[in-house]
This record gives sequence, structure tokens and C-alpha cells, in this order.
Amino acid sequence: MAALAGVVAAAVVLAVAELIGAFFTARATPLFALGSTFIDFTPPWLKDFAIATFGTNDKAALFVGMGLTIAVLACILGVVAYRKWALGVLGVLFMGAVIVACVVTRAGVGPADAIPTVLGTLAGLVALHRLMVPLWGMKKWPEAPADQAADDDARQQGGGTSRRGFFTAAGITAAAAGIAATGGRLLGAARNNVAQAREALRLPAPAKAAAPVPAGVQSPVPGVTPWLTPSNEFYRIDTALSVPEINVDDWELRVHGLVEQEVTLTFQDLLDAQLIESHVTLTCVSNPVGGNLAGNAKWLGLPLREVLARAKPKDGADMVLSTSVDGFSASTPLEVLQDDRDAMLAIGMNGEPLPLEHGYPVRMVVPGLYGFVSATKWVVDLEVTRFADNKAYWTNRGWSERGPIKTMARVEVPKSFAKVPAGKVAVGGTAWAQTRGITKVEIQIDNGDWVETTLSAEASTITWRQWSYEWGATPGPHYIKVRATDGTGEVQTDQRADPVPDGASGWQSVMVTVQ
Ligand SMILES: Nc1nc2c(c(=O)[nH]1)N[C@H]1C(S)=C(S)[C@@H](COP(=O)(O)O)O[C@H]1N2
Ligand SMILES: [Mo]
Repeated sequence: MAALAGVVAAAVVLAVAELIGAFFTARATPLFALGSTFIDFTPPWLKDFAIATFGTNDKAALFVGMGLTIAVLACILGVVAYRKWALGVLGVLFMGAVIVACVVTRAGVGPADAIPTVLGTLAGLVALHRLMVPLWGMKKWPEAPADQAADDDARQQGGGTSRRGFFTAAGITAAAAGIAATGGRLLGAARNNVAQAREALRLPAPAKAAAPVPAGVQSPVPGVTPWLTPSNEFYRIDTALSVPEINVDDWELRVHGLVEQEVTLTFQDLLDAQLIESHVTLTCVSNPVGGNLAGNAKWLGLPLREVLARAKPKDGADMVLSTSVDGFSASTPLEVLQDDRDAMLAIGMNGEPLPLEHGYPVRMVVPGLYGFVSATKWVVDLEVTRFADNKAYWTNRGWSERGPIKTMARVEVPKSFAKVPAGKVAVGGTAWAQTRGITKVEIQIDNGDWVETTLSAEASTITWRQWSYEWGATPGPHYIKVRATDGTGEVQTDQRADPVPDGASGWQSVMVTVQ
């Protein structure tokens, strides 16, 4: 029962903080601050394990893990408080202090944002005490053995009353916590109008439209990934537990560092600029061989070379450190942002404002580089600097400082471990080598010869390219391997590499059973 009291008190801490937190920064509530801090301290192998195991459900898995951990700690604290109240209070205050430390060290969060956690912790202490009183009442009875019969009576009565009192108090407190937490969520949502503002936002037409997509970019094989990824199916990878909510009127981008001229851009500046539209395939460095952390969208934005031309980088600068409102950062080679590939500050995705989780209102899109060194979402700061002087978020965590995308081919149909009928089997998939382009995709059945597949039309070298193949399948188990050749003539390496530190490599092998 003391353990239960601990769990209920923990619920009070979180619920009260959630309710009061509705009036503070969204990233400042205990669960988000704890989770975000945990993410920041996650070693590369654990991040990879999480993505490999939970995929893009990694955040849900984190919340479940946090919930269980907090529940266990709360049980322990409950028992401690029951045995020795002062020690329990110390424990609760210590936990509160840990959460406050997590809260105030988040990017874009001020000292005042500690208030929800402080008040939540105090409320939790009050609730814990309130629940301990009936428990202590029950503990007292066996210690007073005067008249045995009368005492048994009293103990049963007193114990029963206390027990009932405890469960009533625990139930009421838990229900109140539930109401407070739900109220906090609703209030928070009502106070945030960023989602509505996004709905109402109208984007200008581009000054330079996207190059027309040729017919036949889509692999004819049914079940192959759509060539253009719908925004709501686009993979999402980031460290943001709660999606940053930025008002376009508050958004500002500062370009500074090794520049002749500091530049500040507002969202209106972007709306008024000569925007371009371009299809670009983004890829995540954590994508395993054969994985699906890649997507192809039509982006609308201002070329970064124009932004940098205004700022005039000084000699010696070789990197741009882009930083998100939530503290994430990426290091991108300066020359990549100045050449003629369509690196941009994007405000539109597939004809609409960026979805909140894909970086609204402004993100970077850089063809040819993995997202962790280029695709900063919710971007608010560009510092022109040198690789020797500055390190980005993932580089500080064991990943490489540069991340050109490796050539990769993927079998999508048939799926691994599929059972297919003998005869003609349609095989198909997607390959990419952004900025170099795909010139060949070959397939190997078992240990046979490598055979060229039929390539679908190429839209550009910065988008992925699909392929198809008609296989005369004979009964039995078979392995299908695939490899691509890029525009420089280089064949995709068979050398297996893990995603850490600069991207997975190797040939995908798919096992199918032909019946
Ligand atoms: N602010 C912010 N931007 C970020 C990240 C992040 O964690 N935070 N992750 C990067 C990584 S690793 C990738 S692969 C891309 C993914 O972009 P998407 O979620 O729109 O697909 O965003 C990049 N931009
Ligand atoms: Mo990524």
C-alpha cells in the first residue's frame, strides 16, 4: 500500500506539472524534459538499437520505458516514506531537483519554466503525506497490546477504517491527477494555435518551378514504394519528444559567424523571396541496409547559396552549423551549400507548408547528405564556421562530422520471407545515390550471375530511382541480392558497415520461398 501511495503521489507530481505547464513552454513539462535529456545522453549504439527495434515508434517506446522506471522509483520512495518520512521527503525533493535540472537545461527554456515542476513536486509531497497518515494509523495498532481482546477489536476496526480511508484517498487522488493531466493537455492544445495557423498559411508560387517529372518514374511492379512520398507517410527521425511549435511571426533566422555581413531573415522575407521548387530524396544515416528511412518529396524554399551570398562567408570558413530551436545542430560543408545543387531553406513540402513534425515553419533540405548533417528542422540559426572549431549534435555523440549519402539499392517486392508461386515473379524496388544518380541496378539470384534490371525513368540525380525485373522462379528457397551503380561508375560496395558512424553499407539479401 505504501508503494501504491508512492505511485499515486508520482502521478500527482506529473499531473500538476502538466496542468500548470500548459501556461509555460511545451518542452518544459517533466516527462518531456526527462525524455529529451535521456535522448541527448543516448549513446549511438543505443539509438541504433532503438531505431532497429522500434523504428519510428522509438518515442512511444521511450515514454513506456520512462513510465515504468518512474513507477518503480515511486514504489521504492513510497515504501521509504512509510518507514522514514524525512528520508522519503528527501527522496522526493531530490527527484524534483533532477527534473528541474533537466527542464532548465533544455534549449529555448528559461528558469521560470521550472515552476510547473516545483509546484508539481510540492503537490506530490502533500498527496504522499495525505496517503501515509492512514497507513501509519494501521501500523500503530499492533504496538499497544494492553487488553488483548479489546485491542483485537480496536485493531480490526481501526485497521479497517484506515484501510478504507487509504483506498478512498488514493482513488480520489488518482482520479484528480487524471483530470488535472487531461485538463493540462486540453488547455495546452487550446492555447497553441500553431497548427491552425499552419492550416491557414498560403504559400507563394515558386519563381522557379520544379523540373517536370518524366513519365515512368514509378516502378511498374505493384507494391513498390510510391516514387513521391506523401507527407504523412514520410519517415520522421528527430530528437524532439514534443514537436516544437513556432509561430511564423516569431520565427527568425540569424546568419552569423565568419561572415562579412550578418543577415537576419524573417518568415515574410522568405515569402517575398524568389523561391525554387525541387524534388529531393532525403535519407537517414540510421537507415539499415534494406531499410525505409528515406523519402522523396517536392520542396519549396529559398536556395541557401543566395542566403550565403548575402552574408559573404570569410576565407577560412568551411562549415555551416545549423541549429534548431530545440538545440539540435548539424554541420554541413560550406561548399555544398554554395554549389548549384538545390540546397534550400524549405518552407513547403509537397505543395503545403511543412508539417509540424517535418520542421514547420522552416527547415534545411540539402541534396546528397544524410539528414543528421544537413536537414535541420525548425532551424533558427546558421553559423558560418570551421569544422576545426565546432561540432554538431551527433558528432559529439560518436557519429561522423560529414555524411555524404552512400549508394544503396533496395528490394521491396517480394518482401523478405515471402512465399511466391513458381513462374514469372515481378521483382522491384528503389535505389539512390543522391547527386551522383543511379545508372544501373543489378540483381543476383542465389549465386548466379549478376543481371541488369530495368530502370524506371530518372527524374534527377538528387532523387531516388526505381527498378523492376521479371524473374523466372523455380520452386525452393532462393536468395535475391541487389546492388546499384552510381553516375560515377562506382558499384555499390558489398562491404558490410553498421549505420554508426557514417551510414550502413553492403548488399541487401532477401530470402523468398518459391512454391
Ligand atoms: N531539429 C532537428 N532537425 C533534424 C533532426 C533532429 O533530431 N532535430 N534529425 C535529422 C535527421 S537525423 C534526419 S534523417 C532528418 C529527418 O527529417 P524528417 O523527419 O523530415 O524525415 O531530419 C534531420 N533534422
Ligand atoms: Mo537521420
